[in-house]
Amino acid sequence: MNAVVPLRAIAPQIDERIYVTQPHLPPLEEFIPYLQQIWDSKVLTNGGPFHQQFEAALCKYLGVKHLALFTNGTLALLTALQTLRITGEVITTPYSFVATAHSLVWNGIKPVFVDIDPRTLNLDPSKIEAAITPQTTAIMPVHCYGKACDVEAIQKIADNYNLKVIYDAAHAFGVQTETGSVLEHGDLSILSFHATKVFNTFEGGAIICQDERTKQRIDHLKNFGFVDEVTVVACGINGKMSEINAAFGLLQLQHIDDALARRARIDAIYRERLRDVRGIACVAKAGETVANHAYFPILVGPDYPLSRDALYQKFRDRDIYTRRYFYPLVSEFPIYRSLPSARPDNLPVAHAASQQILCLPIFPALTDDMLDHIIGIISDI
Ligand code: T4K
Repeated sequence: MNAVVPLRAIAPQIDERIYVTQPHLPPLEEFIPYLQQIWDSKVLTNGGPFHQQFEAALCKYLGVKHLALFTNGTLALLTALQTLRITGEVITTPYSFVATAHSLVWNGIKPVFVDIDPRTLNLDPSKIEAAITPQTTAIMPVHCYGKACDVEAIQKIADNYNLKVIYDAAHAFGVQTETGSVLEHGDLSILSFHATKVFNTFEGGAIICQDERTKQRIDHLKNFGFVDEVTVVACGINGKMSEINAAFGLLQLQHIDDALARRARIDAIYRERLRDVRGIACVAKAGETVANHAYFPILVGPDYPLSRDALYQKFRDRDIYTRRYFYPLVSEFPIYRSLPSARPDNLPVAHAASQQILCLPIFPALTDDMLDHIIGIISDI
């Protein structure tokens, strides 16, 4: 039998470094009974009992009516576009992870980048109308960092122009607005349960939809288009979450409130102690009434003695791995930069933000000592 190589032998540095995030994991022994059940049943995937229980439990926890689990958030995005048969052009933000725009290109759709709001860093509704053409079929905004988009303004534009709205809500697990879950807005929303997210199932994702018929279509699409043993109704994909991930998700749900409370505390400490640091601005709350504190983004302005990149490097020199989410902008990557909407003069706010942004470590296991150390590095200049 091959012995497991000790972690220290592969990555001796792993204990000393502080990363931008660290997954929240339940005690290992709590997961064993779930594994035992999978071993006993031999049901490993294809919509087994844990998959079904986890979908129901998530709907209840998130306060949404219909949810379909996926292997990851990217497949959920790809399938959301297929579900609504989106074609032509889709308006989206350049200030996101590449998966947002990639999902459009994978579907043969042209992304049209629109600038962001300087306060929330989300798609700026006041700039959307000017980007609509006869080919526009949908808007794909992102609740960036879990900060809610201006969902009312976006819906108004969509209604006026008969467009669909698919929210990339990869960061927005558990986020609420005045009307309830932010995931209930638009036609569809997608979530990511990746290891780096507030709520993780190692890898995972979901589509949230508004009615049973759409849920059925999504379920077919994520299972190759199969309706039954002999009927295939669409060119679907394999997007099914496995029983291990679903069982893990069920267990994670028992611990998520504690994890969110710890994030909220860290967020409050950062805000309080960085408030008076000249040149540092914490990104403001947007439309959310319940936040998830998925990230802690700051803007390093010209009044701060160091550039953003110098501060990033100062952290790295001390084994602290902050991240510049989202630099470069999606529109700056070679595959996108020749699009007319990717021109920097079309996206001045997004460019300015991506030059100043720095995401500080935030995760439930971040200790007060670590926080002191991080804040000290920013304020001792
Ligand atoms: N839409 C949006 C808006 C998204 O942000 C994302 C994903 C998606 C769609 C697509 O959803 P998924 O298909 O991924 O479900 C990370 C994630 O890989 C990605 O999921 C995420 N967004 C993006 C914002 O961040 P990287 O390349 O920055 O990850 P990585 O591996 O550098 O991880 C960051 C830090 O987290 C590491 O330095 C250490 C820590 N970490 C990471 C992993 C993977 C751990 O402690 N354990 C781990 O297992 O992209």
